[in-house]
Amino acid sequence: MIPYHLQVLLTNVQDIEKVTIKQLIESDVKIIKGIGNKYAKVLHRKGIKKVKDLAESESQEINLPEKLVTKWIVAARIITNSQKVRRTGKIIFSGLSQAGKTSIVYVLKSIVEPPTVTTGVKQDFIKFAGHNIQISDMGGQKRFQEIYLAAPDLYFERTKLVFYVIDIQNKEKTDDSLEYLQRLLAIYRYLQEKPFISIFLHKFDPDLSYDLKYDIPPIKEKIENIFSHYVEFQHNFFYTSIYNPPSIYVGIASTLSEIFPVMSILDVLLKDFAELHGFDGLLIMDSTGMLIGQFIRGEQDSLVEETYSVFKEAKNAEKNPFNNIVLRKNIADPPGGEIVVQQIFLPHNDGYIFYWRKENTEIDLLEYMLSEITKTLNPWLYNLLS
Ligand SMILES: Nc1nc2c(ncn2[C@@H]2O[C@H](COP(=O)(O)OP(=O)(O)OP(=O)(O)O)[C@@H](O)[C@H]2O)c(=O)[nH]1
Ligand SMILES: [Mg+2]
Repeated sequence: MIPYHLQVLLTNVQDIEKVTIKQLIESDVKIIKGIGNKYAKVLHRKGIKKVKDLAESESQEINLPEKLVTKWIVAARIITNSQKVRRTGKIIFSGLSQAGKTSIVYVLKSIVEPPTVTTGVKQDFIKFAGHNIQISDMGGQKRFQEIYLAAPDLYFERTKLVFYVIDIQNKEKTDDSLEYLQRLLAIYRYLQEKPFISIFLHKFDPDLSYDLKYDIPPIKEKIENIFSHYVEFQHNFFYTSIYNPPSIYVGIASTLSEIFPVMSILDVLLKDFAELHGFDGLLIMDSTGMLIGQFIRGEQDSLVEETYSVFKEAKNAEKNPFNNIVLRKNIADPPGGEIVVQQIFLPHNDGYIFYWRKENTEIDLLEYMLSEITKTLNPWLYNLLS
């Protein structure tokens, strides 16, 4: 029996009760909703005959409107992936001792007690978009570094992503930290692995002194210099502090979205919906405050921060039983705008959609639009996140 959340991606398949997922994967592409006979012919000519062929295609290969093709490919991937166990490579937190790695993991898990020194590698889970994602928190004391570097295959093989945490307040240790980073990159090169490296310039506290801020650009420059010798590694930077939890959520969520393409697909879908319904921004968070998808028109970084403060209010607000709107709020930055928050149900927990408009909207119209959007968006969210 095909589960309902897959059925909504399909045209009316005959005898759906008797079909297995295995058979779907081997079926003609035209079982996917929206393809139909006409487009199926175009795909067939490209050698894309079965659902499994489509799952392996890229939208650029196909000479049809990209928005359409992306949705079909996602649907095909959802169907084929539903048979597989999700196996990603390792996600590692690395950096010197006392850099703040375990503290970051604690923020993500809402653990309030202070961490103790991590001895060796601690396996843990963080929640992202409803998934439990396994991470390895690698204790950074010198004696452990030596153990890891002596058995690189054991510790570093199949790494997908490294969060490298640098304490920007401890200037004496900066050079040590950059050296350790370089040793890691050398090991990955040796192992012929290319993990994505996300650098957390950490302890960037809200009350950070001017002097310390002044010292950050040179650190960044040194890191860029290291990467110029290791050009095969993609990397990004975030300024993070446990005293500003959104800074941590944003760093983790943006990086994971780059790693798991499904998440970028969600961003593309949000963009479509926002444009279709005239919103200037659409963001989705799960109930823990993890940002799982976003589209924001133009350069509006302040909006993500603003959304987090609205998020806290939304969690405490009572919802309207008819359309699950929990909050409407004028926002200060950018001025004149409004955020509407609607509660939604994600596969593994609840979440919220934040609709942002530069101008206020009439309430009736808004309620109509929101119910239209959630109706269409729901199956996609369900599939992408389950
Ligand atoms: N000011 C400030 N202190 C922080 C921040 N994050 C962590 N700390 C402090 O830094 C110290 C070390 O934090 P840990 O998370 O244990 O460091 P670690 O990187 O896990 O260290 P090892 O387990 O030895 O590798 C603790 O005293 C934390 O309270 C931050 O953002 N700002
Ligand atoms: Mg630790």
